[in-house]
Amino acid sequence: QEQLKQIENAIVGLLKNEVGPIIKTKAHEKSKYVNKSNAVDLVTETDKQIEVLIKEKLGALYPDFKFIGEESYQPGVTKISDEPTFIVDPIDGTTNFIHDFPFSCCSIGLSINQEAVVGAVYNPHLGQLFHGSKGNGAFLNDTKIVIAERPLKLQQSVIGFEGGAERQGSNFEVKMSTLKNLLDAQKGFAHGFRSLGSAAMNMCYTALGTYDAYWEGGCYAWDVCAGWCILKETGGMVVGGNVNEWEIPLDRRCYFAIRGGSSEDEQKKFVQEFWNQVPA
Ligand code: LIP
Repeated sequence: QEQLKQIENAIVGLLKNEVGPIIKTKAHEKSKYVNKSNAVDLVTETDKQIEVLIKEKLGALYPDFKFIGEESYQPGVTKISDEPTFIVDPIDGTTNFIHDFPFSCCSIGLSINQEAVVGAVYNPHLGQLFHGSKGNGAFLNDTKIVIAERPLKLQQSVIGFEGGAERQGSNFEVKMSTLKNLLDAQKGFAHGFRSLGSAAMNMCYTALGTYDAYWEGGCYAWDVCAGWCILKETGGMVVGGNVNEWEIPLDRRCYFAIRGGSSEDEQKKFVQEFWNQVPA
C-alpha cells in the first residue's frame, strides 16, 4: 500500500511538472494532426512526444515495470500481462486538444495482476489532477474525494456517453438506440447525457459523483485504467457495457462505470435497469 502511494506520488509529480505544461501550451497552438484508423481517430506529434517522455521517465524510476502506451500499441501483439505495467494515454481527448476545448488530459495507470492499482489523470486546462491508489483513497488535487450518500436511479441520472471513433456498423447502431431508449420518456427517461470527449475525464467525473454513470464501447485500457482505480477508491464500480458482464478484464473495450455514494444492491439494480435499455 505504501509502495503504491510512492508510485502515485511519482506519477503526480511527472504529470504536474512535465506533462501538464506541454499539453497546456501546445493545445493553444491548435496542433496539426493526422488520421489513425479513420477520419475521426486523430493523433498529433504532441501525443507521441509525451508518450516517449513518460516512458523514459517512468522507465528510469521503475526499470522492471512493463509499459503500454496508446501511440506505441501494436494490435494483436501488445497484451496486458500480470506483471506491473504502466498503461498510458499521453493525451486523452485528442480531438479536444486539437480544437482547444479544455478537456484534454494525460492518463497514467498501473496494473498489477491485471487490476488497476494506481491511477492519475491530469487536465491542466482546468487544473484538475485526479489521483489515487489501491487502499489509499482518491483525490482531486489535494482534497480527498468523498461521495455523499444519495439515491441512484436511472430515471434521475446524468450519464457520460461518447460517440467514439467507430461511426458505422452494428455497434454504432446499438449505441445510438441505447441513447434513444435512455432519453425516451416511456423508457429510461434519464435526466440527460454529457460528452466530455475524454474517456479518462468521464471516468473521473463518475468518481466525483458528478456523473451517475459513464458508458462507452470502443475505447481501450489506456483510456480507462487510471480512472478505474480512482473510481473504485470512491466506492464506484466498473462492469461490462453489455448484459450480464459483471466481471470484465481491463482490456474488455466496453465499459460501464457507476458512481459510489450508494449501496452495492442499488448499484447493481441501476446496472440492470441500464442493460434493459441496450438492444440485444
Ligand atoms: C478517445 C477517448 C474518447 C473516446 C474515443 C477515444 P483519444 O481517446 O477518450 O472518449 O470516445 O473512442 O478512445 O484518442 O483522445 O486518446
